[in-house]
Amino acid sequence: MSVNETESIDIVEQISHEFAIAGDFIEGVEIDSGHINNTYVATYERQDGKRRRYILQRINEKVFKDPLAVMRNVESVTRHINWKVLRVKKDLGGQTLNIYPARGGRSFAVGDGGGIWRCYNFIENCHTYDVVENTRQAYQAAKAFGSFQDLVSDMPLEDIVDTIPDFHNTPKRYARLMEVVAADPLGRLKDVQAEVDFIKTREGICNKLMNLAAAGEIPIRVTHNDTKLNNVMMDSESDEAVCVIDLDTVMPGLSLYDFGDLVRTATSPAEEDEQDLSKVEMRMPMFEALAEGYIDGCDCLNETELKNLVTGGKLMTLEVGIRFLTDHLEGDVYFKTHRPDHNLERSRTQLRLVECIEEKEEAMEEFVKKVIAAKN
Ligand code: ADP
Ligand code: GN1
Ligand code: MG
Repeated sequence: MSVNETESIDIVEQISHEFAIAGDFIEGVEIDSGHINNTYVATYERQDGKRRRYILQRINEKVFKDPLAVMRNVESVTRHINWKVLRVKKDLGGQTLNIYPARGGRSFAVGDGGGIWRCYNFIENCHTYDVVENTRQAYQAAKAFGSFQDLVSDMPLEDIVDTIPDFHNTPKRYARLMEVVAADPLGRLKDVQAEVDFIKTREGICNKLMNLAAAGEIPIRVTHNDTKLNNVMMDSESDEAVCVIDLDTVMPGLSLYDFGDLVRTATSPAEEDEQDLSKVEMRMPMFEALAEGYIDGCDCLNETELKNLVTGGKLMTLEVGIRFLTDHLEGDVYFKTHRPDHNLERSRTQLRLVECIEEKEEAMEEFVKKVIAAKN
């Protein structure tokens, strides 16, 4: 199955019967906001006429080469969070992610044509945002991911499998782009030389966080690794963050990449694939709300982590810009796309945002200094 293909609803109905769901299948609807998995909402009706919704997801095996290891990670993390929310009450509003058991007591089912599927409870009365509209939303999203970091901070690292080695190894992402640039398999390089040059002038910063980690100045933690804004469900009425989702990439990592992906996805008023680059912006009030929210949610950050929050934002944005450009040059084999040049457009917004961050870097650093001073 190619990266852009999805299943027919009949197949979704068929697979839903593999899980411990009570009642009759009413309908299945695709959700296409994520770039990786195939995600569907299935509605079931119980004998008493009440309807319930469930999330059915087929794991993208091109991205996750060992989907069963992904499921073991997701099981460990959801169990740990449910335990901790109960025992230590770091409540995010009442709903947590739970895996429904499948036939044979497994946490997954195997589709007819292959493929690993899992079923989650549908987080009700919530929605996700692709763009932040106000500082309250920014604060809430960041606090949720900060709390997530805090909740998993006492999970043993060795319980979590590194399912995509070097996922946030920015120097390796850079090196891979240079390999693809050299090979130029589809002849697309001629149209992206400016983007490649932009990235080349920033090679020197790619290893900044990895060097700090290698020197032991920032710890390797269990991290989420995909903290984009639409991976947190927000209450539809109050805009309070309710539940962090998309746990597939929970792996050993750096908190600064988690904070950084929030800067990437929640400071600009432009969509990730906006074609009018003049709309891309690093909004200072949103950055401030993100820093405050993340720090309020997470007590465990050390001084060096706090001092490098801005670097996290810049590097994560650059890294994702590199990844989109690599995929464009390779022929769109990784991220789902919905139109020609989609990955190129996504890459351009990321690189423009890197520039916007650089323009405001001093002010951002000043703000972080004030937050650190107030903490001490
Ligand atoms: P991907 O890895 O493809 O991004 P996600 O797990 O993020 O997959 O799911 C894609 C989208 O589906 C999310 O952005 C969210 O809108 C919706 N979604 C996922 N899980 C749930 C859930 N448990 N309850 C409600 N909506 C969900
Ligand atoms: C993917 O799965 P999703 O859409 O939440 C990607 C992230 C990228 C992001 C860019 C497993 O996230 O790493 O930052 O797209 N997930 C994976 O929008 O590669
Ligand atoms: Mg997602």
